Amino acid sequence: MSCSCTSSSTQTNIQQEVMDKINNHPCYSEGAHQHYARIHVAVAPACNIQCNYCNRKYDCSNESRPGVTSSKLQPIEAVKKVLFIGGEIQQLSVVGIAGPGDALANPKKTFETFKLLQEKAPDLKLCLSTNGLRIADYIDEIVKYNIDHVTVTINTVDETGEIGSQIYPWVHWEHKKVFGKKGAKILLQKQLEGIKMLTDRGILVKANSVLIPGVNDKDLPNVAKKLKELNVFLHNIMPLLSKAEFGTKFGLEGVPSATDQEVMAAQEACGMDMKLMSHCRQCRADAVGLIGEDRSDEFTNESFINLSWEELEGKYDIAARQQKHAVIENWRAALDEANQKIKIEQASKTQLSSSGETKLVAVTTAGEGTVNLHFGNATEFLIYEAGDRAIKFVMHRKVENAYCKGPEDCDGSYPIEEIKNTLKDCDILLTEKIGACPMDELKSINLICDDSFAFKPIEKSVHEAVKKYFFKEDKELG
Ligand code: CLF
Ligand code: SF4
Repeated sequence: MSCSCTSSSTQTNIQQEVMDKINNHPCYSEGAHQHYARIHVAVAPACNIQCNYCNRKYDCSNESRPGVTSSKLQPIEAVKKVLFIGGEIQQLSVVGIAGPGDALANPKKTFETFKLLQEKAPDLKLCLSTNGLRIADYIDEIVKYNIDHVTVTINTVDETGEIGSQIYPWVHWEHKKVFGKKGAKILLQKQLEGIKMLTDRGILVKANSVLIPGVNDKDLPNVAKKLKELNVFLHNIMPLLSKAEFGTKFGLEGVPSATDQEVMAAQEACGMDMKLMSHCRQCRADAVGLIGEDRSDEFTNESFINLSWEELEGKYDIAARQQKHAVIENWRAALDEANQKIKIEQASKTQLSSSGETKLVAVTTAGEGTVNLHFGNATEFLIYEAGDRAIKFVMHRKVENAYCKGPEDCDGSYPIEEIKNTLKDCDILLTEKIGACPMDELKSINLICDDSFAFKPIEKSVHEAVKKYFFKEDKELG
């Protein structure tokens, strides 16, 4: 007979164990992503399937923006890079292998890198991203090297192979290419089998699904249901990014990118079944820094490749890193208190608002949880949905060009049309500072711009702003 005390404390332990795994992982914890950094090491060039949204000249689009290339590294070079950068950027908490091809299509390099990392940087979380075809073959290695976080891209669960065949022209299986529905069915079967093996072993699985309007959009709620059955921790719905110049099949055939509104609709349709990730930035296979920033250009191979292991181990000062992480945790605790827990994950409109009416609020930030970025410098906006009761984080939106290029690159042009298009369904913009000209421009899309929340905690500011403009509390007369 089971004892309820034991089972509830076991339950608490399990939850604590999961919390410990995600607390400082910037992708698995939305709360961590403004405070902790990740690094990707590009040691895995080959791939064993073809996706129609991928051009092999570039990085694996399952975890990256198409059209971006990363320079490849050997395992030793990769580990040297991690030690060097982990010493420089002490917020670094996770190292991932996310391409430029598929991590498990390059098992030797992938596991050699993880093995060395486990020895040299034991405080880092290890993370791997794959299309799922070969998980079953490498499950023992994944467990052996404590790879606690695995991302599997799964775009359809259609057992007929019909949808899959529109996404994957072939998969490489048992030494030959298998085309069409037959290949798609093999991939799905191996993905489901692999995900189950991972979750059965207590590995936290995140599933990525690329939203391809007209191809798999209707199937994504079925994907979410299946992921829930398989105990997947998080579901990340990523928009298809498609342009002819990416040279992908979809791009060349004119299949359009998924819009922000289509992503929001898919999130709405899938969010009943699965915990969703909304803060992914589709980063590159050699990304460095906080999610949303890319500092890879700051660290050339020359800066670390000729350093000895002794020099690198001296630079990668674990005690100093622990101190930095303790400072971050204190700051996060203070922010949580200031934000007064008014953010609810995956809340319904009625949980957010007593009337069911909600507003969208865009925020510019340079990280650390406050409204601390000048409008002119913003190339991305955090989008919140808010009502009088609570708020929720919806997504980030990127723009190609910031409004202001800075004194060195200024050519007198101020690209505002893309920003207006990106924020056209938003009601309020909170920013550290904004000039009169862009504010006037944004008025034309009925966007209220407010810089009075500069340097204040984001979540509390979003809630206060919607109350200020849209949900005014009745004041007693007299
Ligand atoms: Fe990298 Fe992926 Fe690990 Fe994160 S990214 S391997 S889980 S450490 Fe994160 Fe980048 Fe999105 Fe990936 S924001 S693309 S979800
Ligand atoms: Fe490209 Fe990644 Fe698909 Fe392989 S799994 S074809 S690298 S997107």
